[in-house]
Amino acid sequence: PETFTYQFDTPAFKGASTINTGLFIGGKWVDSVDGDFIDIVNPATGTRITRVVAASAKDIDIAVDTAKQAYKTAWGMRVPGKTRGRIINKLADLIEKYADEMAALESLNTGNKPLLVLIPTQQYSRCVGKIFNDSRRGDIDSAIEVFRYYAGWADKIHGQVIETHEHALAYTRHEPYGVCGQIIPWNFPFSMLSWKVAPALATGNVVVLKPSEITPFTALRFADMLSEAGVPPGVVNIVTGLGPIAGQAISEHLKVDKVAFTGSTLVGRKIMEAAARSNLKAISLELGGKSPNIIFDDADLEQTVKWTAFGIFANMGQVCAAGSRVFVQEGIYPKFIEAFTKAAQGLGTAIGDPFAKESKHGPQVSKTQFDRVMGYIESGKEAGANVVIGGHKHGNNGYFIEPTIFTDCRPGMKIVQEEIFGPVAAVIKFKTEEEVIQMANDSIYGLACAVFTENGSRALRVIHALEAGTGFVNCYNTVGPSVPFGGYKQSGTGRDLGQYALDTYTQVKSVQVNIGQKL
Ligand code: TXE
Repeated sequence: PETFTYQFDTPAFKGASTINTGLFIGGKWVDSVDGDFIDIVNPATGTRITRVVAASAKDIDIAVDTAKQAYKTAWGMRVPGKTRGRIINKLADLIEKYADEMAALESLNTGNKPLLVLIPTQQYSRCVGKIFNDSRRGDIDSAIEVFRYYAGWADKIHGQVIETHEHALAYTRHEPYGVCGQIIPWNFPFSMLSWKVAPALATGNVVVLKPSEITPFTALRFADMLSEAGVPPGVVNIVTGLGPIAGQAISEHLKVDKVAFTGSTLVGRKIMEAAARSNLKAISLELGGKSPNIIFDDADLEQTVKWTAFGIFANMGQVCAAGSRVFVQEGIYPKFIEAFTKAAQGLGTAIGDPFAKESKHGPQVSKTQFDRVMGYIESGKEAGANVVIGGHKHGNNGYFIEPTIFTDCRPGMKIVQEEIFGPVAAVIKFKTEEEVIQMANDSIYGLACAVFTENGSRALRVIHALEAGTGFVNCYNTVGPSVPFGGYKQSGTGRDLGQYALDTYTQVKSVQVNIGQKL
């Protein structure tokens, strides 16, 4: 298989990085059976960087058989939890050791990267901070935290003892599924890998992971760390490939026991159908969203504006939980719009190269995404929404779009109903609590929701009334390893992160033991 070396020479990171661009199966790098490739493009320039192997269904067969064999001989419950935990921690150590290189690869591949961190005081500054640094502190550091978090769980996964009868003993075991297919997107490539791989390994599953065809770099670099960490060959297999070919082959495979997916609702539906048609494999889906962010008159204006801007503009709006529908109560409306526009303006004047220190806003990930987002902006204009700032592409190279705010949006508009997945906020004015709850819930999605108010009772009353799996009060997207993340309605099923994710990677076996009952 080919390798690819990139010499980073930027103020943010200097040094060479080499990745293997083949398929990582059974602890070895291999070519695909059919010899197909996918070009990888730098979204900040629109130019081709290199190519990676495109797996076919035949390659997926090989990866799944290899994983199954590893599950039977080298992983699963035969490996004690404390050993699995030690190995996962070692993986975290290695990612930490190469964190700058991983962050540089991530920025090169995605051209972006403000992200979610836990400490609120730092969160906004990171959102508007140096873009390479956001990859480093956000994506990569947060992935390290996720690996460490699940390393801690590995020896704490156990069932219950259930009292049934004086002469009987009943208990449950939380057993792994076996082979987990994992299909992940391009918006947070390595972070999404950590959300999937860490809990799967902690619970004793083996993995066939397909990164997005647009952003495979950090997954390929990670593959090289597996054996050094002590992960037996075949336990984690990384297969690059196209969704409708490699992804489809994983989701309909008869020997894949579970599929975990993050991506569009459209593809989530296909995965559910493929699971139903094939072997009724277990599935967990984290899909699209159109999350409401509700701002009441009594909200702290300065903080609310910062969190709201972070909620919609971070990662160029390419966040499934993005607060893309901003509901603002009429009393605070004029002041809020003024301050929110200034925040967007601040980002808009700092669009640029992800590696440049002064950059605060990078490109969309691909031409396809750029075209899609620009299409939505046009549709908003045509439908009569008012552009208060932004609304255009930026420059002629790469896929940059100005942070955009629409006001005068009405519930029926496409920009209010559909996921844009770009730096575009749709603002809607409201009068009453009842009215806004009704409008906020008028969506096929239910991933996240937020409420900004200084009235504690109202905050909880409203957040409980919203139909979404992930709620925020006076903050936005404070995602961390220990808190579950996932959606209601067409935003998915199952949960990533936290103790709850362990349930999506284990199946429960009940055992009843007769200790003296006679028939
Ligand atoms: O996603 P896809 P796309 C949303 C967002 C975005 C839209 C389209 O609205 O604009 O989806 O993005 C794999 N069987 N989100 O088209 O196609 C694919 O290879 C199996 C929200 O890029 O869903 C990739 O690995 N797998 C989202 C993964 O699915 C298939 C993040 C995601 O790509 C497949 C990304 C198939 N038939 C996009 N077709 C979030 N929830 O964060 C594709 N894939």
